[in-house]
Parts: sequence; C-alpha cells; structure tokens
Amino acid sequence: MLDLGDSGALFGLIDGLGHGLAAAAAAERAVAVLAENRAEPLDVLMVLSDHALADTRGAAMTLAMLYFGTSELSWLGVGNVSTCLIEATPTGPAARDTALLLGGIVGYRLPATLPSQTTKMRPGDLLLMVSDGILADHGDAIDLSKPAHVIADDILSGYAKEIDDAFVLAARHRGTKQ
Ligand SMILES: [Mn+2]
Repeated sequence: MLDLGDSGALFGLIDGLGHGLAAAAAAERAVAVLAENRAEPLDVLMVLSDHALADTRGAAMTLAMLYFGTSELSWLGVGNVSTCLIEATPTGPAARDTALLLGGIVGYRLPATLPSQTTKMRPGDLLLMVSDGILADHGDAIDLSKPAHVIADDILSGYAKEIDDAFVLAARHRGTKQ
C-alpha cells in the first residue's frame, strides 16, 4: 500500500514469475517504480513497470487505486493476481465485484490496451488480492468480523500452495470521517 496523502491510496500485489530470489527481484523493482510514480494513472504505472522489468523474469500485477473523496476504486490487472471486493451478506461474505484480469506478463508482454475498471468501495468492504500461489477455495477462510490483517494471515496460513510463492493483501474500508 502506498499513501497518496489525503487524496487516496494505491494498493498493489506483484507476483514475480516463478519463485525465489529472481522472482523477488522483479517484484522489488516494480515496487520502487510504483513508489516513485504513485500519483500517475494505473495504465501509466503498468507501462512504467513493464519497462522497468524488461530484463527480469516479469511479473503478474494488479493495481487498485482508492480515491478517498468519492470512495471510487479503480483497478487494473495483468496476469493472475485475483482481486475482488468482499462484502458481508446475510449468507456470509461474498464477492460483490471482481477485477477483470488481462492476459500478459508485466516486463515481457503487456496487452495492447490497458483499460482500468472502476467500482465503489463501501464502508465495511474488504479489498482482497491474492496471488496464484493461494488455493482457489480461500474464500472459506474469510471471517469479516476479524481485522483485515488477521484475515490475510488466515488465508496465507491455510491456503498457500507449497510449490509457489503466496501473497495476500487485505484492506478494509472503515468508513469516512464526519
Ligand atoms: Mn505465482
């Protein structure tokens, strides 16, 4: 998560291709680019990251920008980092909106167009991003009565595949100040 002061926050999950040190190096380089250019639009951030990762293995990456004033959330994903907004429903936690992921690899093969989508993040909503090292049934671990970091820990400890790096990002909208 990168802070944009009062205006918003940029969330991102970057999964370097493969695993181990070379994968981590690609991800670290993308993080540096995002930190330096955090105020840029998501498609620009994706292109800048693609350039910066050109001599690495590349990465899957989803970015999500939350604008505090409007609670609008824009997201853009290339490769397999699943991202959704989870809300409480009478029958339990459910995904209200899911980011459309574009095929490709950041640093190697970026899609020709990079359309972001915009949704609304409501108070209580949980933004959840998981890498493909997390098993698909991880939704079973989500207990919205717990703090976001505990939910992330629960998913990571119970649903990580043994053969891949696994990453989880969970962030909750706690409402706006009156
Ligand atoms: Mn992976």
